[in-house]
Amino acid sequence: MSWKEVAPNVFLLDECNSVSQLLKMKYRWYSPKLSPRNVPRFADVSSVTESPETMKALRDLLVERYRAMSPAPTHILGFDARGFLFGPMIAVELGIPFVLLRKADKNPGRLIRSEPYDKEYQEAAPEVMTIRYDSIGKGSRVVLIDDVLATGGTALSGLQLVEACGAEAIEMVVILSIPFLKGASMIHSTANGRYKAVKLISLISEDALGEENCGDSEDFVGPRVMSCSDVLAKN
Ligand code: HSX
Ligand code: ADE
Repeated sequence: MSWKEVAPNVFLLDECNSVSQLLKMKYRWYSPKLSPRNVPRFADVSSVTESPETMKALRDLLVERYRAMSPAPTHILGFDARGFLFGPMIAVELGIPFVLLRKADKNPGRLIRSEPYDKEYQEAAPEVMTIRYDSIGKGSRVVLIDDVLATGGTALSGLQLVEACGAEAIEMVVILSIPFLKGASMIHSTANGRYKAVKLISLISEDALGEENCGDSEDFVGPRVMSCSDVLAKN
């Protein structure tokens, strides 16, 4: 069995699986002094996207999982913005649509919006997710995808949208879950367990990453972001 059920309907890819091992090798996190947000360890999705070997391996793993599913998923839904990096390559292989869940003011057409939600790090105002109202509907069986499950606020917004469309969420898959933030139990216990049947699966736990995954450069003295002209003047 490649997947361990770590809590009811919460699954983690077995650490012996080659995809888990590749992610453990490649994933980088940054400390607050080198991160865009003030979180203890900011997981850098580009350390995954910049490894074609890892991207191909995780794509193949998920394509195989959804090909074997009966009844099969009808749509892949990706979260703005990092879910867009992984969803299309899986949907294309399965020959099913990839639907964009977008933050407010980004989606055209007639929309449904989620309740406002917070994330591990607070934005200027609580975020709102949207879906085009006719993109999925009754009879759609969807898989949702994102890079990180932290507090679960983002994932929950997607589940609300799927429900409002009259569709069924089969599962939510993320590359990395952050167990200490308890996103999975928040999602499963919200609204008297309304979403408890949705499987939450992750390819690697943040607990598996160590100091060797830290991307901080030891000799960093700042500033973190330089202008093009500053760099040109320095060289
Ligand atoms: C980041 O925070 C990631 O790409 C996810 O979309 C989200 C996860 O945080 P949380 O909502 O689980 O706290 O934007
Ligand atoms: N989204 C929410 N928490 C995050 C973290 N620690 N790293 C990257 N993305 C995140």
